[in-house]
Amino acid sequence: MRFDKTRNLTGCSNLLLAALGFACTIGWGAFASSQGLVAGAPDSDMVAAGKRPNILVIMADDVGLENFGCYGSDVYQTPHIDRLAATGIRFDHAHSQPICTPSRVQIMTGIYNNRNYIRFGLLDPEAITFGNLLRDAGYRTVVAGKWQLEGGLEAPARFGFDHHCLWQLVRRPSRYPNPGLEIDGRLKDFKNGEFGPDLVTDYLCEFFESHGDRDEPFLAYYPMILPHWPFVPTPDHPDWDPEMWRDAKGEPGGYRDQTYWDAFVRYTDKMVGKLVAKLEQTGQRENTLIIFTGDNGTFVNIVSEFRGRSYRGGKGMTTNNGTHVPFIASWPAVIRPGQVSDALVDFSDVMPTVLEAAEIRPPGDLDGVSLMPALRGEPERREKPAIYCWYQRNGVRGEASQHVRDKRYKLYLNGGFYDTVADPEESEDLGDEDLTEEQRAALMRLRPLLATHAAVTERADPIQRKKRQKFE
Ligand SMILES: [Ca+2]
Repeated sequence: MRFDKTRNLTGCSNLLLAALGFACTIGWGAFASSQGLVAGAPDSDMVAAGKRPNILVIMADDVGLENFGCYGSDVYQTPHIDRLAATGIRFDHAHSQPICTPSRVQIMTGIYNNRNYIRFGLLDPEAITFGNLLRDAGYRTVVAGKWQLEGGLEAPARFGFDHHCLWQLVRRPSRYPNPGLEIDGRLKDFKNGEFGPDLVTDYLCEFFESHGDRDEPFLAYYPMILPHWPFVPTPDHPDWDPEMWRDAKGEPGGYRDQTYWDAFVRYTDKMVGKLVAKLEQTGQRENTLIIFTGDNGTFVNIVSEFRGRSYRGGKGMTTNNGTHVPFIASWPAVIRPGQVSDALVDFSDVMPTVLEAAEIRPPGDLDGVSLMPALRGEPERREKPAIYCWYQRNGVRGEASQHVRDKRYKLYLNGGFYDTVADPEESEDLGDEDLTEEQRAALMRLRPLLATHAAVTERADPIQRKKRQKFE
């Protein structure tokens, strides 16, 4: 048995956070009444009894919403993820950052990239993540999947995770056939036809199995390996080759065309289904909040028919195709099945949502707004008038693109103003003259919001510039 069934006490980050004055956990009743958050108690015995939920955050790699049946794809089959939406809530206006690291940094910290992004492939060693705060509040924590945030073998523990099974923690071998992983501090190379996504998913399933009916809840963070390129045959595809890359030292290149994309989407869905089935089988599904999303739009070589048009992946771009991702939450004890929300969501919202679900008072400097009111069916209690995005792949201050957007209109700091419904490619700047009444009203709403964020960015620039110099 890989996992210890005894309680794992983690003292060092408790001390660290206490010193920083960040972590402050209080009883749910006190927190809820101080926030005015609970209008009606959830009807589940488990929740009424005060047992905090397990939390599973799944973030697939490079996959926009056009790949999912529950968002309207009739090209790809995603029955397990569709079922997750049917048993919970589907958000139709959720946006990631345009690429991996910015999204990873934002989802783990609840802070916009203007204040915490250093450069590609790095999480600020001083960052406080949901792993840190939940572990210190008594959660048992695990991270599995793709890391790509540096920090060495100690990084998962530093960022709050008791257990880990990761690809690209300290090296970059194959991620798919015959992969190399770091598992709880040890480098392990697989040479017998194993498939990376199976290994990390099985590790999580084993974690769920080991958790059983322990008193403390768990946080499982699963930044998936799939479906990022190289697009190779999966074990379910007739072209699967168990010897592929068996002796490769590093991850081979190539495989960036569409041939195996459909197989990749199916396998992504299959992995999610496997986790949900394990939670059901072990009796933990009812009081587990599952969030499923994608870290950025689909890779640019992939073109799919979607809602009556040809939809090209927009990874790396700030347009809809680069940021419009699936976002689904399912928690049978609390979320009524079959809901659809038109709330604006970005990745800074995940941290406050997870903290509120775990009954942890959020640090005062988060940018996100908890989705719990939407999850409880009280959407009117959540206010988020616009999403903000700071994006520069390498973290070069002063060269970043900044914009705010609502569900339809988008305003960039350089003045570009777009109707993302009529013009998703952002080919025509509406300018600020000859606008319709609706467009002008949107522009007037967005301008002060953007100015507020831009002022925060200006204050953060010297701090972040100094941090970045250390990692150039
Ligand atoms: Ca990605």
